Amino acid sequence: MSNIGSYDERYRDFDWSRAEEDLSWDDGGMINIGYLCSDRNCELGLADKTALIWESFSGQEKRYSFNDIRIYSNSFAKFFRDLGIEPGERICIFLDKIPALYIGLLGVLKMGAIVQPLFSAFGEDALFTRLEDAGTEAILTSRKHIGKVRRIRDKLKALEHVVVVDGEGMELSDGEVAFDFEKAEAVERFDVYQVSPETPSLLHYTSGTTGKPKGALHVHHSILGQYMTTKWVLDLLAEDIYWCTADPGWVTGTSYGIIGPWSLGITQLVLEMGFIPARWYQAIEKYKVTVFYTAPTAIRMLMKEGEELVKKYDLSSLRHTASVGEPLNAEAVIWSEEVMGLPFHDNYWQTETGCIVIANYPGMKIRPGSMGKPFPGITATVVDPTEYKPIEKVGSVGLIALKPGWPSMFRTYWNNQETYDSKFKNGWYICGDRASIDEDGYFWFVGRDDDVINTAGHLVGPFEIESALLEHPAIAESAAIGKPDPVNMEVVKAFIALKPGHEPSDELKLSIINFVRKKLSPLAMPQEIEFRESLPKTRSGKIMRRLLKAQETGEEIGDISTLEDD
Ligand code: 6R9
Repeated sequence: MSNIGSYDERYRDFDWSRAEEDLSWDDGGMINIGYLCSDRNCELGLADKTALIWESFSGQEKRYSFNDIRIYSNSFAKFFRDLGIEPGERICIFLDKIPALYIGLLGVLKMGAIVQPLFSAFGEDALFTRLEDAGTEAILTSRKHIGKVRRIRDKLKALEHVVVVDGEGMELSDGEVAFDFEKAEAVERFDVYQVSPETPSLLHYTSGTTGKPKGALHVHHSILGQYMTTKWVLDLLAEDIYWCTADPGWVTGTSYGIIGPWSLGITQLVLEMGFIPARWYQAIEKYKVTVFYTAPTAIRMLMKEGEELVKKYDLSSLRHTASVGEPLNAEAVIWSEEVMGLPFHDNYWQTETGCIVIANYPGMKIRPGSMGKPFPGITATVVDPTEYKPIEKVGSVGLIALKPGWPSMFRTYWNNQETYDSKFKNGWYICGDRASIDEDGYFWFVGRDDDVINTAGHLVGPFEIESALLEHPAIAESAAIGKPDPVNMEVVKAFIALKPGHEPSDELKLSIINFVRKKLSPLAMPQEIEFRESLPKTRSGKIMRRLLKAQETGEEIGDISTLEDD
């Protein structure tokens, strides 16, 4: 049995009202995502079904039913409401992949506030920028991460509450409060906040080339997109055990690690740990994972481990595998087909799009190396970079462009309407990536159209890295670029010009690394530092990252007429 149907028919006949019907949207149903992912499943008879299988770092296993998720998310919702947090205010979740993250997120949505999930590995500068921009009122965190919050708290005017999930017995200061959802009073009934489709739900920060990270604001309507794409692209069925390896600090971890599967009443697995090849294979075998959604870097790392390791495990439960976040090279698709018996289905989307927009639809012939075709309900093309008109010539490279209007599209960038508006040209939303389309409508990714670094499927803004470096007393100028890497796609390389009186040395490199370690996430940490006398700049004084990157990769340097000096 399968959900998928034929791609061509689905694409031709599709209408988003179909998702509304499936989610009982039109008969006075509640459209709050928190409710749809928990209470509704219980009303549909799934109260006792396992919603979450969680495995801790140490291998300890815990299971939560949909009824547990319903009650515990009520507890979170009541707790936040009692703290005095109003609908529309921002609550940040700054936790590792532990149950409180998943259940707390639904709780925030149930009481009408906006969830701001942030990657727990962020350093204090990265955290500060995002909390300050969002004017965040409360943060849900743990002992492990509270130090970072404490160090920046004085500077955050709006931040009134710091909630510590394992804070019992800790010495807490003013505004800090312990809340353990499993020990709190069980809240059987909670008056879920009535939202409209346009009520804000999630605020996900993403990196751009210039300026601070941008908060992509989503609304409760987005669940229609996540529901439909989870059903058809990930092909989830009632009996599946689904595993999405993404951290909910990033959009894949919320759209497909919380909302998608739970809107369908699916059992999902979460591992607290990051990537450890043997443990990953072991988890698939142990929990009989049927559908697996991960990132190309992880797949390439599995490839590197070799076939011997795969063969030690029984992966026969798997029936469908998919990948997102960066280009999935053809070799990886072919390898997985040979070794695991299943090809990875690449798909493409962004924080801004909220759901998958281009996919290798199950049942459709995969062209290894291609991202597939537009999802039903999505109109996608490539446009030229001057007039933003669709390029008719098959195989020509252009900018990926989408017709606005699907439900899970972001509604604005927080505090930054201007940048939001600049993403729309000639009636299209411009994704900022380049691709070509072949004669059968398959999309082939070419590259990003900006300087954002994609390392292991995570976007890192060069500006944030450069700003952190510039705070070091010896540094006069800095530039960060993505250096091609066979496994991570790109790693961060920093170019540095020193202030007078400082000389390049290994000690200085070490001092710089130690200096920025606290400020940035491990992903954003430069893997390589190169000292230069000065950095190439445009006439207006902007550092030319593209030139540095071209030099690094040995590419044609192109037009350098705007360079200030050589
Ligand atoms: C979901 C997610 C979005 C950017 C996107 C593009 C890159 C995503 C891709 C891909 C090639 C794919 N990207 N999927 N590149 N092939 N299948 O990753 O969101 O973190 O916002 O990143 O990632 O550059 O614009 P986000």
